[in-house]
Amino acid sequence: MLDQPKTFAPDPGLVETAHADKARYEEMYARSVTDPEGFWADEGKRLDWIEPYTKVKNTSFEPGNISIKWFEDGILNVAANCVDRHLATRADQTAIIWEPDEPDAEALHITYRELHEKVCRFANVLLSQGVMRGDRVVIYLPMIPEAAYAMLACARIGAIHSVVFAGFSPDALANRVNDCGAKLVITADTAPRGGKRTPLKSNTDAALLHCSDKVRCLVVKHTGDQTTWIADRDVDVKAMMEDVAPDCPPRPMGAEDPLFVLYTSGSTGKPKGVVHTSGGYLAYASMTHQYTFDYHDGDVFWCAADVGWVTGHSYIVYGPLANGATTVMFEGVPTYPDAGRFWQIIDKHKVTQFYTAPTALRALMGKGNDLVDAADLSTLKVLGTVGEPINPEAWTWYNEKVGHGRLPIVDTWWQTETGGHMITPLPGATPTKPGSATLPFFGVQPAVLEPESGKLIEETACEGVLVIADSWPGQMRTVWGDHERFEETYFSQYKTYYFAGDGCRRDADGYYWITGRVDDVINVSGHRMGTAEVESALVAHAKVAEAAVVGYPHDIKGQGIYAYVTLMNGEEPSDDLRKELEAWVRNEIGPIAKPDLLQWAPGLPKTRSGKIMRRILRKIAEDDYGSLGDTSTLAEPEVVDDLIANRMNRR
Ligand code: 6R9
Repeated sequence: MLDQPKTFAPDPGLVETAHADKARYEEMYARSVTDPEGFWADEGKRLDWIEPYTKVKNTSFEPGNISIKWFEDGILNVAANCVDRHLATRADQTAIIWEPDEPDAEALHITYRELHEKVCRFANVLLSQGVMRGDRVVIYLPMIPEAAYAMLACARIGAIHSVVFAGFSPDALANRVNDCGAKLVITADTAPRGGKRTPLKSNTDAALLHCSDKVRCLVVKHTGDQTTWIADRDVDVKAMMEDVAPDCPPRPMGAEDPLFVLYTSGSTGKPKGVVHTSGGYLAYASMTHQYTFDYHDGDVFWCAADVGWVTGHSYIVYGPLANGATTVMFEGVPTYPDAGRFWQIIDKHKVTQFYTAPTALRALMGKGNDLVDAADLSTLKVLGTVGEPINPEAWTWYNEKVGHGRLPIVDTWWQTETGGHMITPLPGATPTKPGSATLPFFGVQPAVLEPESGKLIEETACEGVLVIADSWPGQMRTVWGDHERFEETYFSQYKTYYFAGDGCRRDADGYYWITGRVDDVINVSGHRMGTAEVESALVAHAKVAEAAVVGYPHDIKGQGIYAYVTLMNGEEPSDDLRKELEAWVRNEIGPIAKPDLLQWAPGLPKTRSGKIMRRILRKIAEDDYGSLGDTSTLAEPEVVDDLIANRMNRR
């Protein structure tokens, strides 16, 4: 049994105090899947309802009738659940600790009372701009408290927010504004990050050139940097917040009314708007936040993601605030001014739970141990990771250097589509194995299918594609404006199951090991990207005839972006053109999409029917060209020899 991975049992002290020990997890899990109605009827009570629900679960994964409703006749307001209901007991407790980019600038401690007033004022500003129930509002903000105010203000008046990551380009922003038909965009003048400034307002100006001229622009003057100002369109939010009333009644909303749309990449086409609704999403975000992180009153919770991603939605804003937590919001980056910033912030704010991505850990690992060793870190109780599989080296470093060998590490597998954690250890209940997301959360029924036949694999130890057999409250409800695409993407390949797009292995203990995407989605530094998106950006350039993009293993990013580019007849490859194409992709999508390696390809390997053979391109990008497999169906086999000879990734 020498090659059995090491197992780390929960600390006995923690088992005593945790929300769930092993026996309780097993008992609750069993009930959650044998009696989901009863289980979730009880868990729904963690929220305050204006009208209680009488129906709990009404869901169908049947082909042609994919329909997901939870607590459907309940009436609630999400913002009231995250703010107002805490005023009676914790008005003076800090709700949000905001840590600015510059370590010497002052951190803000925003109490629940202050949060209430800010959200109300922000909501009144939205109302004054004609935003109504069901209207879409795009939020293109950096990591500043106004991002949380804006999200909660939308929830308060029943508007649907769509947060666009501040690293996205004007084009990407315009596409999202247009796809969801937003009435207004909320942005900031400029965004400091790692000592540099992103010109968000001028990006927004550029984006809005491609949108309806009715779209208004609310600007948070954050740095005070000079920007252009369009008199009839731009609104100074902070100034206006002073002028409106400090109170705004929360609007009663149906549990199934949309709360937000969040765009995410898929294997084909443009990013899709994942729709989450109010009651089920919030109950699920709250419950996962409480159990996965073993959250207790008085804890200081820090999720170091960005609000532009689902992790920031569920575990910076909605989950923690629904639970009355103190949540940390960090404007900067882990390496500014030095690679000790995370550890300094943990000590400064006495953080008890810390949640980050493996890519950040790998980057920091590479900077040596002096800075992490210099930190105290004794307030920490639970460590978490998310976004990609964590390699055992990074897991071990996290455990030893940050956790001092005494803390549980929760490796949480989930997706934008799932709203909250799906497969994860619970700190007091689950022995962990480095690299495994371990066991399902309450109500989640994972299954493993044979990839080709779709046959359910009954054996415990197996490998295949990961699917989920029944609905859970945090599940996405539809793709904005395209329910057919929702069915097609998640329910058509393996009927009656939700197909996540990931492969997995299940070991003899029933533990899940996520092996990565099985579709054309790549995961770069924990950011999800469709290879098709990068390809269409490249071919939009006048000199590019064709492009194929694949992922390849990257020491820090997990996966890097490898682009094969065929130029138009008569165009010559050059270093200048390479730089031009890299800049082009940055402009079309954003810096996160810039190819790491770009190879000039005289042609792409295609079948005789014209299909690009991505399997071959992946192998060459991985520098594993010795095992290309069957190339007999290629139209022009000699193309492959050229690609191998000029490959960019040589290990
Ligand atoms: C929350 C989030 C989802 C994709 C998912 C999978 C990968 C996320 C993971 C993980 C292995 C984990 N992923 N967590 N892979 N272990 N703990 O990241 O959402 O941006 O939608 O990405 O990320 O491939 O399918 P999202």
